[in-house]
Amino acid sequence: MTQNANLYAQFERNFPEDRHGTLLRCADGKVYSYADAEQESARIANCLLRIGAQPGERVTVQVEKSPFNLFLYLACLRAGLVYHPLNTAYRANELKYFLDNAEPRIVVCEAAAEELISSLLPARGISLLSLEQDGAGSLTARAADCSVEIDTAPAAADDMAALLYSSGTTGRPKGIVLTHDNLYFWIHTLANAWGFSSRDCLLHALPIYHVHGLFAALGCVLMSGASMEWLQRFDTDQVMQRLPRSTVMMGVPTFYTRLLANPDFGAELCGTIRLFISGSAPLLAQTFAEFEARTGHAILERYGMTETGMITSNPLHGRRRAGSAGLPLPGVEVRVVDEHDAATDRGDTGNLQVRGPNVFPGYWRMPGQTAEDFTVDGFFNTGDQACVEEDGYLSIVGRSKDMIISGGLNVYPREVELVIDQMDGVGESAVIGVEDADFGEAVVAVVTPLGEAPVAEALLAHCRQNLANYKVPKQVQYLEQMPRNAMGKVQKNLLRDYFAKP
Ligand code: MLC
Repeated sequence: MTQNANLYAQFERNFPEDRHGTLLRCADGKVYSYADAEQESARIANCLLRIGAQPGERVTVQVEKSPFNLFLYLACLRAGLVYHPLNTAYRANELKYFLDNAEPRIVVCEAAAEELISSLLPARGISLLSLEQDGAGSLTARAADCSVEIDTAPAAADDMAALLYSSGTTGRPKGIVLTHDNLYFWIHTLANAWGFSSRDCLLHALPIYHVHGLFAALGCVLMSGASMEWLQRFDTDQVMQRLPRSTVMMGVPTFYTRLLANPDFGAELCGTIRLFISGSAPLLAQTFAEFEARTGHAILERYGMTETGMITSNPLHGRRRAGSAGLPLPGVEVRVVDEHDAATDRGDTGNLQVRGPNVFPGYWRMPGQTAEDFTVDGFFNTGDQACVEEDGYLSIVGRSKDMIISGGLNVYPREVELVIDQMDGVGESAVIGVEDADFGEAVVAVVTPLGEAPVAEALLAHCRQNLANYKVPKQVQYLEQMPRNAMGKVQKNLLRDYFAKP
C-alpha cells in the first residue's frame, strides 16, 4: 500500500510515542501536549468537514498567533483542505484581493474583524467563523461536539496543502501553490540537516502566517517530536527568559540585532542552546561576528523563499560563513545563469535558479506568470542575484526584482507607490529601501509634488489606511524631480545613495 502523502501523516509518524509529551509551552505557563494537538485538530477538522468543505477547498485564516491557530492549521491538513494564512496586519483592500482570488470555502478571523470581513466576502456560500487567541469563538463552539478522532484525509504527493501569496513587481499578489510533497520534502530535509530530535525545544517567536514560522520552525518540531517554547511575538525580554529552556532558536536577523542591543544578553543565557538559525533576510557579517563574540555561537544562516521552501544552508557541522547563504540542501539544484539562461562559471555573478522537489508547481490560476518564471527545463527564477564561490558556498549579492526586505517581510515598492500615487498633490512617487539598524532595510517614500504635495503626516495616514503596517514608509522625502536614466526610468539606485542613512 502506498503511504499517505498528507503532510500531517508524515508529521504523525514522528510524533513521540507518549503523546502526553509536551508540544508547546506558552508564555502564561499553559502547556499543550501532542495528544492535545491531535484531539483539537481532529475536532476542528471534523467541524470544517461538517460545515461542508470539500477536499482541495481553501480555508482562509487571519487570526493572531495562538496554539488554536496551530491546531486549525493541522486540522486543515487532516481534512485535506488547503490552508491559506494571512498576515494579521492586512487592511481591507488587501484582504478583499486575497478573498476574491483564493475563493475560500471557509474564512476564519477574530470576532472583532467579522463585520469587516463579512462585508468583503463575495456573495457566495462562504462560511465565516471566529477564533480568538484563547480558543474561544464560533469555530471552537461549533467544533465542541465533534469527534476527537479522524482518519487523516488521503493526499497524493502533488495535492495542494497550502496557498500563500507573494506580491509582485506589478503590485498584484500571486498565489503560490504548495503541495504536500513540496513541504514534506524540504521540512524533512531541514530537520535532518539541522539535527532535530525529540530532545530539542525550539524557541518559537515568529509569526505563523509565513513559511518561516509556519513550515520551517513548526515543521522541524513536528517532524522530530520536539517541543517548543511558544511566544506570541518576538519580545526581547521574553525571549531572554525562555532561551535557558530552549535548545534551538530560529529567527530573522532583527531578532539577533535586538538581542545584541540588550546589554544583559550574553553567553550565560545560551547554555542550553545548540543552534541559532537565521533566515528570511540577509544577516550582516557584523551581526554574525558580534553574536559570536558575545555568545560563542556562530549563527547558522540559511536561504529560502516561499516559492521554493529552503534552498541552501550553512552546515550544522562544518564552517558557517558570515554573509553566506551556505550550500545547496540535499536534493536541491541551484544554478547561476546569465541573461540568456546559460550557466556561468563559479565565482561569476548572475541570476539564481532553483529546481527540486521543494519547488512549487506554479502560481494559483496564473499559468502565464508560471510559464514566465520557470525555464523550459524546470528551474524557477528566484529573482535574486547570486554567486557560487570556489568552495561551493552561495552568496546572495543582489536582487533583479524591485523588492525591499524589512524585518524579514517582503515589501514590493510598486504596491506602496500605487497607494501613494492615488493622493492629490503627488506627481510621482518612488519607494526605496535604505539601510536600517533594526529592520535591515527601511521603507522610504520619495515624492515629487504636483501643485501642493501632501504633508508627510497625511501621506502616512493614507498609507496606514490602505497598507499593512510593515509596508508603511518610515520616512517621506520630497524632490522636485526624479533622477532618470536615458530610457526615462527612475534611477532608484541614485535615490538610495542620496537618502541612505549616514
Ligand atoms: C512591525 N513593524 C515593521 C515590521 N514589523 N516595520 C517594518 N518591518 C517590519 N517587519 C512596525 C509596525 O508597523 C509598528 O509601526 C512598529 O514596527 C512596531 O510594531 P510591532 O508589531 O511591535 O513590531 P514587532 O513586534 O517589533 O515586529 C518586528 C519583527 C516582526 C521584526 C519582530 O516584523 C517579525 O516577527 N518579523 C518576522 C517576519 C517573518 O516571519 N518573515 C518570514 C517570511 S518567510 P508603528 O508605526 O505602528 O509603530 C520568508 C522565506 C524565508 O521570507 O526564507 O524565510
